[in-house]
Formats: sequence, C-alpha cells, structure tokens
Amino acid sequence: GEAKQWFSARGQVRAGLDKTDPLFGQYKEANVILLQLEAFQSFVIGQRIGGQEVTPNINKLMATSLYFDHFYHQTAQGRTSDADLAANASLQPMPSGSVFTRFADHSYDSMALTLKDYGYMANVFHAYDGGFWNRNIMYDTLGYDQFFSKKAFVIDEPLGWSLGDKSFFKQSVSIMKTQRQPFYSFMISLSSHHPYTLPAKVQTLDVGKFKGTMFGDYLEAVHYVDAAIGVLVDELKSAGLWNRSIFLFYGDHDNSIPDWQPFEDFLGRQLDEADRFRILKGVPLVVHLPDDAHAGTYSQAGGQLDVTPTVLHLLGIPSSGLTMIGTPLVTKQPLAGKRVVFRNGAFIDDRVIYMPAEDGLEEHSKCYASTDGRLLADSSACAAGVAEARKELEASDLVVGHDLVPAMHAKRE
Ligand code: GP9
Repeated sequence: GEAKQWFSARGQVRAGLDKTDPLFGQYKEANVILLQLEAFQSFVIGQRIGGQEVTPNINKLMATSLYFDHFYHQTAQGRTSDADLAANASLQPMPSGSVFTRFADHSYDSMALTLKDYGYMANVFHAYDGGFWNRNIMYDTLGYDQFFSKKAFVIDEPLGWSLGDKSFFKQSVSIMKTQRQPFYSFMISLSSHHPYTLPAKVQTLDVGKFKGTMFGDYLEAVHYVDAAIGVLVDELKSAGLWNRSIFLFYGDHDNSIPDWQPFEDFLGRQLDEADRFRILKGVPLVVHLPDDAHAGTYSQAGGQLDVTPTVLHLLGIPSSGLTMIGTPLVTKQPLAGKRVVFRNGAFIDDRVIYMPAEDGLEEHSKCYASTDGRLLADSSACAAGVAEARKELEASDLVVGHDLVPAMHAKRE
C-alpha cells in the first residue's frame, strides 16, 4: 500500500531526471569501480598541517573529477555495513542493528543485480574475514558473482586489522584486469579503522601538536589512505581501465572521535551546532568520469543512498521501477528540493538542517538555516521536511523489514 506508493512516486522523480537530463546514458557500458573508504570524513580534504597537504592525491584527482562537498553518510548502528547497504541498495538502515546481519535473507534491488541484467559482471573486494558483518551471505543476496575476501589476497603488507590498503588496491586491480568487461567492482578499504594507530614508518605526516593523540593518528591514517588512492589511480591507468570506467569513492561513516576540541584546533575556528552536524555527517563523494568531464566542486546536498541511482543515470539504465530511495547527483541541474534524510529523522536540504530532540519532543527539536547555520526561532521552515523524512524512513523500514521488494516487482509487471 503506502510503501508501494512512496517508492513509485520516488521512481517517477528519477524517471523525470532521466528524461530531461543530458547526462543520462552519457557513459553507457562503462565499467563501474566504486570504493568505500573506512571512517573517511570530508573535513580533512584540501587541508594542510604544518604546510603539508593531508590529502595530496585526492586534491590532485579533483582537477579531473567531480567533488561533492555537501555529501553525507546515512549510517546507523550497522556502521560500515549500513554504508554498504545505502550505497548499493539505496535504502535506509534499520533503527537498530544492521540490515546485513538481520535481513540478509530478504531481497533488494542492488547495483550488482541491476547491472548484471545489463550484461555486467559484479564483484566485491574486501581483505578481511568474509563472515564479518555477515558479508558472505549478504553479498550473495546483493547478487555479486564473486566476493574476494581476505583469503583471496596475499598478506604482503600487513597493516592494522589485515592487509594494507595499498597492496589491497594493487591486488584488486590485478584481479579486475583479467575480468570480462563491462564490470562492476566494489572495494571496501580498511587501513583507516578506529583507533587509527599505524606503525611509525607508515606515519609520514608531521601532525605537530596532535602527535600521539587519536586525532593525530586519524590524520596519519587518512594521509596513508590518500597515498593508497594515488597508487590505485596509477594502477587503474596502467591496466588501461581508467578511461573505460566510472570511478567513484565515498567515506562510510565518521571517525567516532567524541571530543570537538581537536577538530576546532585543526580547522582553526569554533564550530557551532550546525557546523558540527555537517562535519559529523560529512564524507567525501568523488566521481571521476572516463573522459575527465564535468570536473569541479558541487555543493548540492547528497547522501550515500544516491550512489547507485547516480551510477545508473550515467549508464543510461532506467531505475523508475527499482525499489530505491536515492536520486542521481551527477546531473546538469541539481534536483530541486533534494533532501538527505538521516536515520534519527534529521535531514538536510538546501535551505535547512533539522535535528530532532534526544527526548523525542517536537518542541525540543532544532531547525537551522543551512546557509549560515543560524538557529531559526520559527521551526515551521522545517515542518514539511520533517513529515516527508518520516515517510521516507517508514517506507524503507516496511520494504526491508517485510521483504517487500519481490511484491513491488510483481505489482509493476
Ligand atoms: C571490517 C570493516 C569494519 O570488515 O568493514 O567495519 P566497522 O567496524 O567500521 O563497521
């Protein structure tokens, strides 16, 4: 009933964009290489410490890529697995637990399954135990041909929990090279995992006064991952895959550092409530198109649920009939009224940031102007969005919890 109506209305929004936007189908049959970065937040992008760039490789990549600087993670208790679900199935996480562990026997309209209908191979790469987050089971459900977990890799660069990202990326590309094209490859990095302590020889950034703190270790870890991204891009170029692929990466969730002082010291300014919310939720989305086109910084709001619809749009694959929440971000004109909804009912759009109160009382919730973060005395600017956000979460919960995707298809056919 209600969920069906909600998803079909959202499908119509995507269909409208597909029809009018010149980028729809611009990269038909390109390979898709999607990278999910562990605990990678956007506040480090483009920053320097002691004169040294924290993310020199990403900064360089920007010259030929699209960078979305108002892109947000939408994860909840399922952390890395929620980000994976959001980006690959365009659905919200559940209020508790992880969809990967609780509902791996339900059906989803995933990126892998959709692309396979269009002749793609689909593989997933993550150099850790295949059972973690119930991936072995969930990746079958999501429709991958193969899951290259830890046992598929030579541990020639032991780092943190497992294999270092540099070697992980190199080995993943050497597998991709042998695969039939077009393919979809999804990679999940790991080296920047909490608590971020990398061995001294891997710490190549002078973090000054942050040395020996978790925040300093985080900057070092992010700097290592940035170098690994440099390696990955070089490997993709020498494998001849770079200009035959849409390459995207995004951060999965925040770094769980609870104290705001180091953030303020690092950024050199005080952070108000709205700043903090944006920083906590802000993760990078970088999209490189095969022909280097449309490079630049894009400031419309977007979130992880938009990743698969964005890819399908560029490939020219219609998604109006798919049970997905997101909308394409790489378009000539940003979608008017775009809203990014978070699990607790918070949302961000181009006008406001809404945060529900911890005690659940509507009169304690807060509505900020998204332009300058000032608290709006009159919260009516948020009211319509609050109701819409609730509807999105309810529709998603019905689909995930009651396994409604098969019924949605039956209805459409
Ligand atoms: C491990 C990993 C980490 O396989 O992806 O998950 P997290 O602890 O960040 O949710």
